[in-house]
Amino acid sequence: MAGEEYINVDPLCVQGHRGDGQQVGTRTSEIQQDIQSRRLNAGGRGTWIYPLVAVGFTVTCILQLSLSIFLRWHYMNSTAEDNLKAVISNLTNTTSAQIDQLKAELNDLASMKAAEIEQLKAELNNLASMKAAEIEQLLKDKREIETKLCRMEGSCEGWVGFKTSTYYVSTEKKSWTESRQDCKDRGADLVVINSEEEQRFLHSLHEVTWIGLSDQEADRVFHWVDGGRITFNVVYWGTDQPTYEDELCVTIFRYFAFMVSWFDRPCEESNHWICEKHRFLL
Ligand SMILES: [Ca+2]
Ligand SMILES: [Ca+2]
Repeated sequence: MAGEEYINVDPLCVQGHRGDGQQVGTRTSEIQQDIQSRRLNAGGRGTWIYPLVAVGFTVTCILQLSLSIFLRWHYMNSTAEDNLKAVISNLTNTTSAQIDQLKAELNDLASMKAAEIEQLKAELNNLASMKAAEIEQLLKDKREIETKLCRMEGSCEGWVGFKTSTYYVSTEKKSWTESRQDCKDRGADLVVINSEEEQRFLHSLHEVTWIGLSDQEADRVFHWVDGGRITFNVVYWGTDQPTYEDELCVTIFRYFAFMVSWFDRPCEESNHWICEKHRFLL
């Protein structure tokens, strides 16, 4: 039966002592006590092992549960890490692709802007050229209007009127030929003296000035710039003038009396000059 422990008793030992009734009885009692004691001892171990088994079972369950939780946690962590890595990888790939696309768009935009800038530069240059031409034309028109006004009014800035003409006295010094060209640029020519009144007036304007009289062919015949020759009643040579030779262009010297103030000088000499415009020539 469960829970019982069988004790081996030597029968010879029992038989050997049956001759002595008292001794045998005592021995039997000891044996029985011993058996009883062993049964008690066996019974004590049985009651102690059950909690131990229960505790072991509980610990095992806890360990299994912990292992299960750990494995699940580890699996979940691994899965989350993998998912996170995948997301990061996708995000990285996506970001790189977006950056490349933005770079391409930026390059396209820069190319377009560069082309637009070049076109704008070309248009601006064309516009500047057109405006420069318009400005030049406006300046030309302005000079023409000023010339007409000077001729009509007899005097304006830099010009002074006398009788039927208006005169310009230069602030610079140039050769006779350059001086004449300046007068032509102003719509005029070097002055031609037609009368004593005009001679007197011009004599008062400046110290030394070119007039429109020269001997261009060096034949000792002086001509006015309008093609006329010196007339006997309008001639105002200085003393011992003209000297001819290399002095083929004529000046008025205010240092001498107006009646004797013409001096021929080398045409390359730099002097002030007087331009004349006729008011009636509009
Ligand atoms: Ca004149
Ligand atoms: Ca001379």
